[in-house]
Parts: sequence; structure tokens; C-alpha cells
Amino acid sequence: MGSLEIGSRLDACLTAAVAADPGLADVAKVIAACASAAIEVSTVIGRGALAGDLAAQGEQNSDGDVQKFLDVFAHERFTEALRGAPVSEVASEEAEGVMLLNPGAPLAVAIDPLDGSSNIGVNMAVGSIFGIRPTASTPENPLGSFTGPGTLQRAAGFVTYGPATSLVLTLGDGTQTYTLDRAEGVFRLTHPRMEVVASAKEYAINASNARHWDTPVKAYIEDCLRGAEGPLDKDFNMRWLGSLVSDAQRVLLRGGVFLYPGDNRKGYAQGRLRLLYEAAPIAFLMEQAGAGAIDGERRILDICASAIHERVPLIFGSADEVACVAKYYGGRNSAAGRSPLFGQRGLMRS
Ligand code: AFP
Repeated sequence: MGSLEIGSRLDACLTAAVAADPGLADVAKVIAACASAAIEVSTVIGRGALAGDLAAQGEQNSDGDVQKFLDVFAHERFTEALRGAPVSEVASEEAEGVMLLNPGAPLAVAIDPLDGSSNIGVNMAVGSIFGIRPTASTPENPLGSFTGPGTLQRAAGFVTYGPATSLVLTLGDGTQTYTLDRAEGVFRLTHPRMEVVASAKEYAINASNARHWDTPVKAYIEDCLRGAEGPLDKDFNMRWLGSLVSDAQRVLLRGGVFLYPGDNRKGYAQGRLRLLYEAAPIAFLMEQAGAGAIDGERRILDICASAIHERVPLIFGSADEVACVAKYYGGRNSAAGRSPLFGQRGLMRS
């Protein structure tokens, strides 16, 4: 994104990105559409209970999760905004199948319109997550836009609706953060190039599931708990916000490692998080900020989905921490050796 000034508006930053690489013109339009939808969602969230019962329960989504009012509202706002952008199709957490928007358009979007919805009713941060890919579906392969590896993503981002509303974004040239200027109704650049510290002392995991974890995760967390007296030679702190985007934003800002592994609960063999619209966008943002993201053995960005709501174990964060966790898995899969984690620091998209 070149050397843009702090305070620059998102539209000016996108214009500069397109000037530097005209091939980003359509990607920029999709990002602008996501940003406009995010501002609408932020406005409703910011009203809290004054906007009605945002956690009001409705139908079940593709995964059997009960949809809350805000899940549906966010899904509708993002889908409507993307209909006005060069987007052929959308894979949304809130829709069973792929939604066809503009036949022949060059880009496809995988989106979690409202992540962290269990936090809605208790005034905690929630988010929206998206990944932008080239259209590749055909009548013979209707999921083709979504079954390639995450390295095909042209851009990815997430919005955190927290004390501030922020947009964390990558177009493949570093990771930036924009913060919503509510007075002007625009996102402004506040973090031009985010770089995650290689080593950290904070881990995020839902410890109530400890009895369900497999051995590598149990061994790693036990060693974290042993602190400076243990093999990791340092004391750790723990955070678990119940909101992937909030944990991801904290890791981007002060390092650490986040783990949502597979476990032996029914339906959780591949964890809880979705490859297409949660893990892959987060992995792209992390790698562009010099961090890493694996499923325990494979680099997330190398994994191909075979279904749009497919789950994947997700471990991301400071490069040294993620490499350490990978060792507890024993690097059983040679693909892990290909991860940039085991190459140079300052990971860039390959
Ligand atoms: P919800 O959207 O159902 O609240 O799930 C949020 C989430 O997908 C992710 O944002 C959290 O990190 C994770 O689930 C929390 O999962 P647990 O409730 O199992 O800890």
C-alpha cells in the first residue's frame, strides 16, 4: 500500500493501491463495499439495546446454530453491498449454499457477516470477516471459486465492532488497520504496516475444553502453565474473548498465540472455526504481518476447502510461538516444513 500518511481515508488508500497496481481495481471496489456495510452494522451495534434486542433468536443457520437478529442483519447488509460490486458469488456463514450475485463478475467473496454472536447480548466485541478470491466456478465445478488454497485470496479483512470500530486489511502488500471516524463516517488509516512480534507470552484458548484436547495441545498448554520453571522458560498470561476478531486484533497488536484445535467433542474433530471465511482470511492477514497460521501441521493458506462451511483447527500468532506449537505436533506432515514459519521471519505472501 506504499507509504500513506496516518489519517488518510480508506478510499484514498485504495486509490493509491490501484494506482500502484491497476489489477486491484475490482478488489478495491469490493473492499469499499464491505467497508460501507461495516459502517451500517457498526451504527446499529453502537446503539446497543436502544436498537432493540440484537441477540433476538431466529432461524437456524447452515450449521444448526440459532441465528440472532444481528447475524441476519449483517448478512443482509453485506450481501446487498456486494451485489453492487464486481462480485459473482458469495459464500456466507449465514447461507446454506453459494449465493449467486453478478454472473460473469471477476471476484468471489467468502464472508462471516457477524462473528462472535454469543457476545452480542452482553455488550462485548463482535466482528465481520471476509476473503476475496478470483471467480473460478463453472457449471461443472460450482464451488470452484472456493475450493482453491487460501493463497489465491486477492485480499482479506476483518472488522472489529469494539470500543472503536476498526478494519484490518491486506491486499497482499502488508497488513494495515483503519479506524472508523464516526464524525465523518469514514475509515482512516491508523496502522500503516502491522508487524507481529516474533515471540510473546500470551496464549488464547478456551481452557474449559482441556479434557477434550489431543495430546500435542495438552502438552503445549501444560508447558505454558509451567511457566519459567518449564521447558518454555517464560511465564505466560492467558486471554479468551469468545470473539475471533478481537483475539486476532490483540495478537496483531501485541503478539501471542491463539488456538482453536480440534478436540474429541462430537462435531469438533476439526475444531469450531471455518476455513473459508474465518481461518483463511485471518491467516492471510497474519502472514502479511510477519506472523503464522497453521492447523497444527499444515499452513492454513495451503489448505483447500471441499465444502464451503468446512471447519479447520486454527492456530495463529507470533511466528516463534506458532513454530513452537507445530513442534508439539511433531511436524508429522511434511507440508508443515514448507510453511514460511520455518523459513525467514517477516513472512510475505508466497
Ligand atoms: P459465535 O459466533 O457462535 O459466538 O462463535 C464465535 C467463534 O466462532 C469465534 O469468534 C470464537 O473465537 C469462538 O467461536 C469461541 O468459541 P467457544 O465459544 O467454543 O469458546
